[in-house]
Amino acid sequence: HTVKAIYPGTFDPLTNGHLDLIARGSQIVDQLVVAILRNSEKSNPLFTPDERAEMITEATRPFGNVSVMTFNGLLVDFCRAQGAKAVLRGIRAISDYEYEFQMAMMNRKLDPNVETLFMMPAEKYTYVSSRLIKGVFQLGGDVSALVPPLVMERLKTKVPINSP
Ligand code: COD
Repeated sequence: HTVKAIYPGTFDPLTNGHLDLIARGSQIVDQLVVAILRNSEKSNPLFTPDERAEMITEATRPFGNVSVMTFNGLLVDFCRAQGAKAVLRGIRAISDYEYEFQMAMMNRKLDPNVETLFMMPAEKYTYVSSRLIKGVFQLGGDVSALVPPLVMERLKTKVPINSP
């Protein structure tokens, strides 16, 4: 049988860490859907869900089995609607574990048929997060090695650089 997995997140914006996980996931499952949460509880997003979707679509073009969608509401409901049995999540460090464990267990409680799969990124991306990318870029730091080219371009249009 074929395995379809959902890789859900906020992706504000996509980083090379996310992309590394997408590359790894796409080699393991038959179909991978990157799913952007529309009504994120994370406050003040920098990019709109549609802007995030455009950047992810561009960055994942080389992968034949990856698609991009946005969703609202419960992740398990979205999985069911998509016919996906698995959720892909990334673990960067022990600090990710507690939050990921709670979400995986809650999702299992909500729908025992949805299985959460964890993968680790390349070591060089273990410290990369969307939050740090935005913060460092805003202060004039060079993040070009840590995000896809289109994300770099879009950051420049969004964030005024605070020069010292
Ligand atoms: N390397 C590898 N993986 C990474 C990296 C990196 N450098 N950076 C991030 N990741 C991983 C994260 O660990 C995560 O697995 C994924 O990439 C996405 O990251 P984020 O930060 O964009 O995503 P989150 O954590 O904001 O996503 C939260 C959800 C949207 C999945 C969650 O809030 C959700 O499911 N909401 C819907 C409502 C719902 O169902 N709630 C109940 C859930 S229990």
